[in-house]
Amino acid sequence: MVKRYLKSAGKQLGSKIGKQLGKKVGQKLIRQAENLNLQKRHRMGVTGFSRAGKTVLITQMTHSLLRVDEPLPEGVSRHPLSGLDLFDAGLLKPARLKEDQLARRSQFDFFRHRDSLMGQGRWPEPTRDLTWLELEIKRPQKPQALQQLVSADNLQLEIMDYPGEWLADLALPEQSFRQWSESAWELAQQPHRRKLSEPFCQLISEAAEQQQVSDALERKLADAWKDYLTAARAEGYVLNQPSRVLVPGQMQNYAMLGFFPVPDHLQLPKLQNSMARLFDAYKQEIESYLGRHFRHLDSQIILVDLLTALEQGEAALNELQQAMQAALRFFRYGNQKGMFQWLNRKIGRVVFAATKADQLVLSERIRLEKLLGALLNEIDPGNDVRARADVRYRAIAALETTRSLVDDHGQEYLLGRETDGRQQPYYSGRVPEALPIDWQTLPEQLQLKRWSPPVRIANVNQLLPAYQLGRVLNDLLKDDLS
Ligand SMILES: Nc1nc2c(ncn2[C@@H]2O[C@H](COP(=O)(O)OP(=O)(O)OP(=O)(O)O)[C@@H](O)[C@H]2O)c(=O)[nH]1
Ligand SMILES: [Mg+2]
Repeated sequence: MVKRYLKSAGKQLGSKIGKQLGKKVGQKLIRQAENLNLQKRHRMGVTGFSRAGKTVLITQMTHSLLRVDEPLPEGVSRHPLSGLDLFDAGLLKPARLKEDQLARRSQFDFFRHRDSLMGQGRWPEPTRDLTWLELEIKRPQKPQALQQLVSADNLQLEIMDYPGEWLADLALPEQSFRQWSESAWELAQQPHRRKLSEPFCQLISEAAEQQQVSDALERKLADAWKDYLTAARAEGYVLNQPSRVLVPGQMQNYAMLGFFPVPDHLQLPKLQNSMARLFDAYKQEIESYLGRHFRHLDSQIILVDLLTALEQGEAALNELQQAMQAALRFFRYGNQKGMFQWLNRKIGRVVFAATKADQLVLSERIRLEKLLGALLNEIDPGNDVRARADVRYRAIAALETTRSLVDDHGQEYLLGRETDGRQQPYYSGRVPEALPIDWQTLPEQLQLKRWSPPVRIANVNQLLPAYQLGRVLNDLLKDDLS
């Protein structure tokens, strides 16, 4: 009763002051009123390039939180949420999946992903657009009467899923067209990309010789740039800009997507000007759209598919590193506590997670974690993120597809379902634990296998194992779940 009164009083106050101070501040006040009065909101950013494992992680996390009381299936010894303090203390109640009753934003298709993963043992399709998910998690009761009065009963956890390609564009707002043009051209000339960009480079060099570019040729150049980006993505390279050419989402057929680099040495000033106009319009769109959604986070999990990058080789890993460094500059980190926290939300807790660690036996997962730590030193050399937020790094498997076992001779091996359905012991080899990597010997040392999600009883309610998922949730949510 008292709580209900506080809630409505808080909202009324927020909206009254809000009207006076303008809509934006008003919304923040309402939000704060909600926080004060018993609805704690937490927006968790799941950040990761394409195929890093975002959709699988969100699905598995949601499923485990909804089905927390489900008995563990045979052969699974650890609950996917173990490591989350509230769960380990036996205090975690099943969460509630909240419907967006006003249908204001596109919903994360949880049930489809769950049916695919948990029911059919199939991985989800690549994500094509931004979607939202909201979960309500019961917080533990505070013993003191006064604290009970002012602390929120529930945590409203908000998560977004989106195509990982889009992260590459976070580096654009800080650049001018000229800067971008030079760096995109330079990247296209690097040995690992030269062959892929050849048709585009040839076409634009011919245009430069003739010193004129018709509308038709401009369209041809835009298509050639798109073909180049598509080919680069197929090779596993991530620095593909503008990414909306690859996955447009709501921007299907936007003319502003038709830009490509025109470096100074080509001496095509007219073309440069017209491309700069498109670039600036796109940059603004990215800044306002992604800025609106990505800038106001409370915590962040950064998924890094380090194992695939190791398989793809030095160029892919370098590019991943470079792209992550640029993307991280877009986010706002800072451990803000107290009154003004709500005025300027910042990311206070970050977990860097090397995903798909279930492709390795247990002892190798520790080495993978060390390698991730070394990579973090390269990505955040000046401790820019680490000085401002509480940063952890972990090797994880959102969905553990293998079991790590030891044979009679003490040799570790993996057992899981291979893509052709076979199950036989497999040893994936050694992962380097430090940088720099010896790229000559790596292919002999490490041979990864793709695994399918387990299909045990085709029961969509079954819990599936995870590696370190509970720990990660604890790292990110512990302030709000205690
Ligand atoms: N072994 C293993 N493979 C995983 C795991 N998570 C993801 N994968 C693999 O990685 C692929 C991509 O996972 P997604 O969750 O779809 O990746 P995403 O980050 O959502 O990718 P986009 O939607 O393209 O941005 C899956 O199809 C699986 O093959 C995991 O925990 N273990
Ligand atoms: Mg996805």
